[in-house]
Amino acid sequence: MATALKTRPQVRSTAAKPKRSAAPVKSARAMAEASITLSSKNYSSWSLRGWLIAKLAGLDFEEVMVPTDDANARKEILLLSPSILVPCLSHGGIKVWDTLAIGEYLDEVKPNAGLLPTDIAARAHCRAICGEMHSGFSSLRAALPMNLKGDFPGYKVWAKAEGDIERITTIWRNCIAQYGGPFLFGDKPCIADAMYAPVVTRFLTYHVAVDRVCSAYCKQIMAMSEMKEWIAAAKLEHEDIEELDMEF
Ligand SMILES: N[C@@H](CCC(=O)N[C@@H](CS)C(=O)NCC(=O)O)C(=O)O
Repeated sequence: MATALKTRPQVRSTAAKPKRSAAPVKSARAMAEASITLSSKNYSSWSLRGWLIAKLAGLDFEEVMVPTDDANARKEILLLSPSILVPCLSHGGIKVWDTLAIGEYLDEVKPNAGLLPTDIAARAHCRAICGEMHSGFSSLRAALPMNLKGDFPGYKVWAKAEGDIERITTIWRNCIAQYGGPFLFGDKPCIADAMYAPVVTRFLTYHVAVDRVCSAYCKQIMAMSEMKEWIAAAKLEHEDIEELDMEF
């Protein structure tokens, strides 16, 4: 059985803070409709994907942060997720513990958010490239771990990862040519953009040279207010744990 928490998980609401007013606050803000367990904002690429999908869905959620520096608290929070992995979404008593499943679930819950393209062929295409990211590119993920605070000019990319980079940039070019950009499936970001966002940050961290179309796509992703918010929070994280300097 799990032991009692020594460190309380940090819970942060993503809703806008109420403005101060002279009148006393009569009632506390209603609880967020959902919560998501997340790990390090600097290192956890799956946390970023899940969080971004929830943001794109317009979900009102609280972040339950898994501490990176307290083993017991970490164990306890991760046990909230049946897979013992992050992200895990809790929404009205329903738990969803896999990033793609979170995307599919939120598309059902927020059908007007545009998480998946409306056209059936585009939707199938979107699901296929999300699946590729979800189950593949292990060489890229091993060779270039997400590290938002990192900056490694001249980094030698392992040959096997070159193949992944080639495939990913082909996916991006095809999508942008087919749907007109600036995002993968048109003028608004969708689940696919969230799935590939941590690849964009890796390309920047490790100075991976890409063609003009992919470079413009990277800029588009980095200009998203949600990405700015996440990266600003990542930069404030104090943990720089060597063992986390790997895909996790
Ligand atoms: N396939 C899973 C991958 C999730 C995953 O690997 N999460 C990593 C963090 S990026 C994790 O929870 N690792 C264990 C830990 O942080 O202790 C998904 O789509 O959500």
